[in-house]
Amino acid sequence: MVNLVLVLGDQLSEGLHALRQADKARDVVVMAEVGAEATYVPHHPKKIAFIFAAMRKFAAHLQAQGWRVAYTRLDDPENAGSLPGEVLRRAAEFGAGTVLATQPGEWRLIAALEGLPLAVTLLPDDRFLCAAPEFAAWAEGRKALRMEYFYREMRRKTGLLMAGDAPLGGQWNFDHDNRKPAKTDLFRVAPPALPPDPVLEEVLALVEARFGQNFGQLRPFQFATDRAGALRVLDHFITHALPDFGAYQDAMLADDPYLYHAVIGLYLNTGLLGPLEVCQRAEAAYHAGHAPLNSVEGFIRQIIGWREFVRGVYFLEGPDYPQRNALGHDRPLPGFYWGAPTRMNCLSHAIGQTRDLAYAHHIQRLMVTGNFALLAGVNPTAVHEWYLAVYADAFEWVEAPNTVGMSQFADGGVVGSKPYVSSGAYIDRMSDYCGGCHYKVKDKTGARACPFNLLYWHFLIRHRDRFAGNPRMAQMYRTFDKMDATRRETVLAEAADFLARLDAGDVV
Ligand code: FAD
Ligand code: DLZ
Ligand code: SF4
Repeated sequence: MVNLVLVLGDQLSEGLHALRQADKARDVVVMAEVGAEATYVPHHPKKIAFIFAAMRKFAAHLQAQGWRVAYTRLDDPENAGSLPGEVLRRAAEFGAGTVLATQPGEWRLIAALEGLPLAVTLLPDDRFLCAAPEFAAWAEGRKALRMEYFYREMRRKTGLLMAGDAPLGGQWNFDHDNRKPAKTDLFRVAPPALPPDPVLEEVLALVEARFGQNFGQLRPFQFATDRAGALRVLDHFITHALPDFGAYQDAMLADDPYLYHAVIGLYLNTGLLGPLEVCQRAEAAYHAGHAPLNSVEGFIRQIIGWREFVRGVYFLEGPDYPQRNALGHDRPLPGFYWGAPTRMNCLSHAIGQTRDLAYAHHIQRLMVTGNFALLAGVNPTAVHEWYLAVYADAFEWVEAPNTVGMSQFADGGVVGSKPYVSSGAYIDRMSDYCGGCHYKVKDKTGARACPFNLLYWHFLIRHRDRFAGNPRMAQMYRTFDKMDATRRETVLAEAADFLARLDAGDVV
């Protein structure tokens, strides 16, 4: 009897588990562009176009390899509108009683597929280095989950940058070499822009018509949409940017959205690139003398460390994770996250770039947009839905632990041991944003005081009971307590006034 083999929009890998288990001569691959997936958050039009174009090209690739593929386009009149609906429709069409699928990266879809009135087999997604049971075994009995220790296990497991049992260079982590601010005259090469092709053009027209009103610029469209293009982007990164990746990893420049970042998250997360092949390419660049150890180690750590760690956390913590709100934050997401004006130059740049490119690098996400939302006490679920919508690389298994956990501390400390909060001084040190800002980063109080400076203290004081006992935060409380009483009152009163203006919808 024929099986359906479901391939989702982020499962575009030739070696996908469900494809390996299927019989090319008998089974039918099902792929579907559906309204439900395109609208569960208001995705950036570039993200939808990237996924649809990559899906269409992957379907054609499978067909060329001899697979029978039942592909549903968004505008197909028969389209059932959801993935479970499409599976049921195709099951009836082909007389299939069983469905083979690779486990989706989202609890919502796992539940939807398991609820189908068909025999559904969900196979583990083995495109990751650490399977969920392996992560659970590692986590078992630990008081706290810390990425650094997990990462060392992954180094040992993969043998990447190892000399026998020891890390190459005698250290596991070279982050202390990786905190340089960038100068505006640094020589940088942006990721390659790939020429549009007919498949992409057709998808762009569809997305423009159906999702053109969503937040985000569709054109010019700069992403690769197949494996060959993704490999080109990877090659370009290894050649031109990897050597400086480490040193400038945390830097931000107003006129350079990419700096030395790889811009490959979207290709890794949809399966156009594999994590191990990417790391092996970087490791080879180190052995060839092309890139220094601090850069290569830092890059590999993001992939076999952070990326695998957050996936482990997502599946360990369960379906309620994206709704957690340990700090009880309930402010609505300010309108400027969706494009309304703001006088804060750092936010205006990071969000403007997100609107144009569906991309911002890690420090912009963590220390600008995330930092502000946390300091201002924005509801973490609203923050989570924003990040899930606006970045081309955003899929819940990776986005939620980064947003709800690392950035908003809404999981109460599962991902991070302390909240990532900073005053304007950090942004000033790591970027060139402050020079062009309406606010003065050096002003701690007064009409032009940088809002991050005010809100930083407001956050710490309103959560004093929770954080004062944290050894990594005690110094911050001592600094506040040493200020004279009038200054303390002024800072908190001005922060409250700023938040009131934010709530009133004033341009802040
Ligand atoms: P580079 O800086 O060049 O790093 C290389 C690769 O390392 C990335 O492509 C990515 O696969 C991996 N990586 C780096 N940091 C992380 C991390 N913290 N977690 C997981 N993988 C990491 N990453 C996503 O892939 N999808 C998301 O939806 C996402 N949401 C985020 C939300 C917030 C609030 C924060 C703070 C971070 C988020 N990240 C997310 C992590 C990180 O910001 C992106 O992976 C990175 O910016 C992608 O750009 P790049 O490919 O140029 O990365
Ligand atoms: C994100 C996304 C979008 C926008 N559209 C589709 C789609 O039409 N069809 C599909 O199979 N997958 C899509 N995806 C990806 C799924 O939402 C993804 O599989 C889940 O987010 C799980 O990671
Ligand atoms: Fe951002 Fe404050 Fe700097 Fe303005 S002064 S860019 S608000 S950190």
